[in-house]
Amino acid sequence: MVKINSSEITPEHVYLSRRRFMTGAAKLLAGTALFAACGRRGPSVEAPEPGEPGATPTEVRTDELGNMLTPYRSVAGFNNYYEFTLEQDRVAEVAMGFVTSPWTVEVGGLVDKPKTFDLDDLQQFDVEERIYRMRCVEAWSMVIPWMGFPLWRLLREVEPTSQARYVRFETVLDELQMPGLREPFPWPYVEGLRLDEALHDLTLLVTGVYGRRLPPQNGAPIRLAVPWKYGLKSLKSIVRIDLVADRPKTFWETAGPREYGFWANVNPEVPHPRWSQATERVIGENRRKETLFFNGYADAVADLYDDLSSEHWYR
Ligand SMILES: Nc1nc2c(c(=O)[nH]1)N[C@H]1C(S)=C(S)[C@@H](COP(=O)(O)O)O[C@H]1N2
Ligand SMILES: [Mo]
Repeated sequence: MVKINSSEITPEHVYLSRRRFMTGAAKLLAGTALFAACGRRGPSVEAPEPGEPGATPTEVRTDELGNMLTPYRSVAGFNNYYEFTLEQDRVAEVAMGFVTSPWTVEVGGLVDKPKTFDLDDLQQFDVEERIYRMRCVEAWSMVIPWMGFPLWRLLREVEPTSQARYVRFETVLDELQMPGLREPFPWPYVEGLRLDEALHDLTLLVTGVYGRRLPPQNGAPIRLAVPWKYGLKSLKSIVRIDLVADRPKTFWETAGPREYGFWANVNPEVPHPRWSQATERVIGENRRKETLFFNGYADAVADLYDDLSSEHWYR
């Protein structure tokens, strides 16, 4: 169980913009669920999960496919964040107290207006809630109510040049605070997207979860969420974003080239070299479910990949 302290209480602007933007994803929810999300309880109070004292059926929230949200205690209690530790149930404990202020995100490379955003600058981007499925390449999954804004809004500010074809992202390297950096991995954690993937409206920069500020173990203060790709693409605690001409070499391509590729689109038909990707363990529930093509976002993203017949676009 993760203890929430007062510093993690949602700042007012997040709460306000959350209310203002309870349109998109929230519109898909039943009216009762919408009431539960916006009404009575402020977002600074941890909502009881289904089955817990205080929970009633009106508080059950789902994604647009009817999957129940993963309980907050699992979202914030079972993590992959190798910079802290490889033990998934200990990341929260090791990352506790991670200082993420001051923080800057440097955005540059092939852009006309490079800019370094501090936490205040990032508040110009209105935050909305997006309920996304997250499918880890290790065949487990969650359904998470992120708070954030589409990456294209930030990229528009820096004006990518016509040479920009990919976006390269980098996680912070903080040896003092991150004991996992002593492990022999190709740090820093680097990820990449093709420019059209990065500009897709589903690609989210995340600053909160369950209506609160993002806890360290989930990638505070700002991380990516690319819901149709395996979770490893959604890097945490971002400090650099560069527009580049060539496909960047990612952390996992370097660490395990025989097992991981650049695209990492969720595909139940293509097994990982060591396990099947046909089904996934539902974290917080005692069952598995079938993995969906593009993690259930095929309608929105499949046409991005028409011309990739020669690529292993699923890896
Ligand atoms: N910097 C960094 N980002 C990372 C990781 C990591 O180890 N380091 N793990 C990735 C993997 S494999 C997954 S599945 C998701 C997990 O996100 P969560 O812990 O918020 O659920 O984060 C991704 N982002
Ligand atoms: Mo993952």
